[in-house]
Amino acid sequence: MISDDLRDIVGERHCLTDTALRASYETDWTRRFSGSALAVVRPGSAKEVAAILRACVSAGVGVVPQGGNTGLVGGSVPRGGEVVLSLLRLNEVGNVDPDAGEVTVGAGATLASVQAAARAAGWEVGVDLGARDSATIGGMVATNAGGVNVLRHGPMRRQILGFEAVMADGTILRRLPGMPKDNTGYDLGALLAGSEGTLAVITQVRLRLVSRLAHRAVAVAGFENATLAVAAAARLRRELGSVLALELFTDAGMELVMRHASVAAPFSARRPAYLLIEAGSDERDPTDGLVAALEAFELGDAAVVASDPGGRHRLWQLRERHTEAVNAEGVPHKLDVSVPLARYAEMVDRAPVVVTAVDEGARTIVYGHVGDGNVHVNVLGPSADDEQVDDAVLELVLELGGSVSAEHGIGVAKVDWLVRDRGEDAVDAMRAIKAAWDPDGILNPGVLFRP
Ligand code: FAD
Ligand code: 2HG
Ligand code: ZN
Repeated sequence: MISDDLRDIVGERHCLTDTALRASYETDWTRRFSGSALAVVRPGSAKEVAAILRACVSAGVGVVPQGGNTGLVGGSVPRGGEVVLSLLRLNEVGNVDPDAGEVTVGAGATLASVQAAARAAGWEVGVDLGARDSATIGGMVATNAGGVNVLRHGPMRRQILGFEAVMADGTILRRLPGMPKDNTGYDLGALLAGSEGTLAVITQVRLRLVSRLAHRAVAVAGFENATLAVAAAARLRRELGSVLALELFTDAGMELVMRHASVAAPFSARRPAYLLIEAGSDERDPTDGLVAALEAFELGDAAVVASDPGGRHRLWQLRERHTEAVNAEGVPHKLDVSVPLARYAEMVDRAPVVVTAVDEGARTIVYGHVGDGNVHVNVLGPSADDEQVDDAVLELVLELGGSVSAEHGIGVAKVDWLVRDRGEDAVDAMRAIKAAWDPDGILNPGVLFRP
């Protein structure tokens, strides 16, 4: 019996077969995706991961790797009958190399725990996102997570200097510590970034760190429409060298955040569209530069700037707590997409229109990382398995020359759209890699490709 084999590998305590104990691993963060697992296993080492994968190949059972289960495309939970392989016990954070600005961490370490270690050593992690307390480094590499600082530091793929990962047949690949310059053949770490658990199970990652900035300032500014907000973002990106993050949200989203997250409006004037701008510098306080840059837009009392940590945090809450506020209203359909900056405002304006054209009662909340063309379209109303609104939004994205996944991945949510976006030839090339690394197709079946 496979469950006996799994118990022998990880021990009774770390092989969960009881329904109640499995439950939190079986439903995703949005509650849109769920399935029952044959068992949840919690290995304590890469060797145990290898033994689990060998046992699953022999039994012909699928494996769903899982980190913090904060993924938003249904890739981290079982479809039905797979083994969930939770990496949460591999959470060791190594010593930060203070000179090189590098650290090796277990795949199950949360982003927040790595940020704490990096900061204590005078460094910072290049990627930051709202789920930092639960999202793991392994999950972030597997999804090539983006977040709020892509503008400055790039996504997760750019932070990888080395890795350890277990292939489906139990082979352990290890390239640690990794070097900033390393042209020894194919970049397998980069290939694992965005592979969504379909090629190998990541067990350790060597991360490059970035400079910790001494001074930061955050502003929220209101605009009469999305076009003006996007034009302002483009100008700030061009003219304000200290800009770290450029985020967009609308009044409908802010209303939800104020209601569900007990966050106050930034100023009394309400506007249809808002920008959050964060600037940072090592040499001098960027506040004056940010204030001067905002003055050019003549926003009157619809702008506020904070330099102190408390004030900056309060302003960030307005943007960061959108996900939680939307979830409090219902089970959302999440369409995380990219469009060229020139079409960003059009995407923001047209997304609600194409949604209501197929579902009159649906509500659309739009926000995103405007600095890198990433729009998060959230739709409330349609039932979880009704994909009409998803299709309408993704059709619009392709019309505007965009990408159907900006930073959350394909998961199970957008499998058919991967082919529409990338074309048969590119997806066949991806399938060839999958077949070489995982010939029995046990790693995250149903994610990226139809089995
Ligand atoms: P999981 O959800 O557990 O898994 C995600 C995928 O990775 C699955 O396919 C899983 O099989 C695979 N996987 C997990 N661990 C491993 C491993 N060790 N080896 C191989 N495969 C693995 N995402 C962004 O990009 N930017 C954001 O700004 C952002 N903000 C968010 C805010 C909130 C409030 C929430 C809930 C989510 C947000 N996300 C964001 C989405 C999510 O946090 C990221 O996708 C994150 O990278 C997932 O990490 P995780 O550890 O939770 O992975
Ligand atoms: C964010 O940018 C996350 O806040 C989540 O990527 C996006 O809630 C979403 O749709
Ligand atoms: Zn995002």
